[in-house]
Amino acid sequence: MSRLIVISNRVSRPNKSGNQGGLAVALAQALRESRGTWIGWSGEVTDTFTGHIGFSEDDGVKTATIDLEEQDVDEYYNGYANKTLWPLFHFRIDLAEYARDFEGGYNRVNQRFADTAAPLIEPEDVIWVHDYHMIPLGQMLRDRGHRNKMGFFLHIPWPPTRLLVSLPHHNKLVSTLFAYDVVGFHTEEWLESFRHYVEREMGGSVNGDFVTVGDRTIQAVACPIGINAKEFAEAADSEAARAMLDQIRASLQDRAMIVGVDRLDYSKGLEERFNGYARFLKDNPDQHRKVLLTQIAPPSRGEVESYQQIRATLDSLAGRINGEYSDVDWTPIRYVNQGYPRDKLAGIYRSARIGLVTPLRDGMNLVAKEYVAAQDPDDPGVLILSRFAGAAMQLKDALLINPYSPEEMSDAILRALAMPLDERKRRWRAMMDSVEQQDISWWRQSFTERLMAVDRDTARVEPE
Ligand code: ADQ
Repeated sequence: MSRLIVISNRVSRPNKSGNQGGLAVALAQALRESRGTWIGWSGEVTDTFTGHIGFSEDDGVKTATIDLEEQDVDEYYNGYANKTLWPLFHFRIDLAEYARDFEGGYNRVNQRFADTAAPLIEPEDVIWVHDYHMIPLGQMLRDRGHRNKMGFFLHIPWPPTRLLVSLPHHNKLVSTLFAYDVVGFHTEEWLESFRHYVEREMGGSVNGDFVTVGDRTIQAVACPIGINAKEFAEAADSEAARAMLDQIRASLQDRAMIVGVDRLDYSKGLEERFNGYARFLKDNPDQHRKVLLTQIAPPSRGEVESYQQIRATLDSLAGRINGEYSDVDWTPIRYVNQGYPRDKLAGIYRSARIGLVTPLRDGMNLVAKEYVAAQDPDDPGVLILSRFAGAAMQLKDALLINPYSPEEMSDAILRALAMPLDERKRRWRAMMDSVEQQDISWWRQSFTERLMAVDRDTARVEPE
């Protein structure tokens, strides 16, 4: 078995608390099995960049990390990654900032990662690079002479061509993807947008999974990420989850709870969710006091202004809705800005009659899958899901809505609250089958098997 090298912005070290996301666990397992290494930023910031590599090994997973300097974090992480690419790739060109410094910093830091990885790579290693922080890294490794099998996975949407062309030097950035052998997206929609760009803007051609530009042919595939469904279902039955469930139920006094769980990010449609819920309260006075929304939203990327703004907007919106509708013994929104360990989170999902997942755009959205996996099979809740989340391609038995429409959201909430047990069970079973079948191991294996099967000597030749 070839050794796997994973490269991503942040390295997630295994911990015993079980608080890691499914992605970290799945990658850690693959690294452990192949005795591979995970390379990335330590999360630490130093005065000046030294290039010093910190090696460590936790629970059988080897990591190699570098510290970045403040300018790197400003230009590469907060800048090009989170002020330029993130909003643009989530269809928010109104929020995207284009600055030469950002682009320069992004390329500089990617060179730093390439310098870090280069001496650690053996000829037979298989390299898997993750996400929008690291698009040009593969090309930089090729420039250093590495002929390894190399794959790239994008965890966020791929934007339509008409939006992507607003990015200065978009062609240069996209062409670096052709250094990889396999490029993966969550859904057919993102894949199609990528192909469209390649055909329109690069004069490339598509033949099944194979995409060719000039003399370079790569495989571009849709490979939807999943969760560790079994483990999540077990977590929902754990002692900590049950304690959480009891605590919440006691506080609900027979009211139905709607739950939202998201990083505090404008792409998650939180403002639209609050407005949709307010619309539901306005349209359905008879439902007042019978229902409440618990929104859990730990802050993220607080150094970026658009994130400060969305936080302020939500603070005031939650306050306004609660001010308008609360009574002395009922508050319609519980707005919580903290994170929870995974077993408690599973208990929170299980205690909710409705999971409300309304991103405006989302590469996949794992919360939707976690909500499904955490349900009680004998009395499952209802998932209301945005059509614009990658997860909607698989979870077709959710109540699919347009998150921009408060009326649709309001109608869906009413429908979910009234849904008979038979229908809830039928919909849940169909969704759970998909969550169980295309779980995190399936995702990891599908991608790595395809990558391992690449023949680098013939990779340049377009297949029949
Ligand atoms: P994210 O944008 O972070 O991921 P998502 O897929 O929903 O979005 O994953 C969030 C994770 O954080 C979930 O596992 C969730 O349980 C956890 N989380 C959120 N709030 C939490 C809280 N308060 N306490 C504890 N845990 C919390 C990006 C892309 C997604 C894509 C993933 C994986 O934006 O579209 O699904 O990567 O590819």
